[in-house]
Amino acid sequence: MVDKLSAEARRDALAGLSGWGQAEDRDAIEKSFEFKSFSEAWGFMNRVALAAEKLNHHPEWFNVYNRVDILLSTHDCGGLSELDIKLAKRIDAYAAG
Ligand code: H2B
Repeated sequence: MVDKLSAEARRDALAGLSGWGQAEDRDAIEKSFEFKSFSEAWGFMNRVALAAEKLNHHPEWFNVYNRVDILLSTHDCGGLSELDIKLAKRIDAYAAG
């Protein structure tokens, strides 16, 4: 079982991420990605899906055409954990190509 990040660890982790914001109504972080086409968005989602399976940690997401909105939270602890930070970093790396 994974622990919820402390307020301090959470602040530090968020400072190390770019473009991720606190979700409005949940203990979660979110970011929106835009690609040139649906095909590029889908390729990105494929890579994220494989990383999520490897980490056994999965995003909540929404796709329309070239846009992918992602929300990360750890259901097992009801908030943000280091797994969300780890996945967010991989997601950013994939989006950067
Ligand atoms: N993903 C996310 N985002 N949060 C979790 O708590 C979580 C998960 N738990 N993926 C995993 C799967 C758990 O349900 C399984 C049983 O290991």
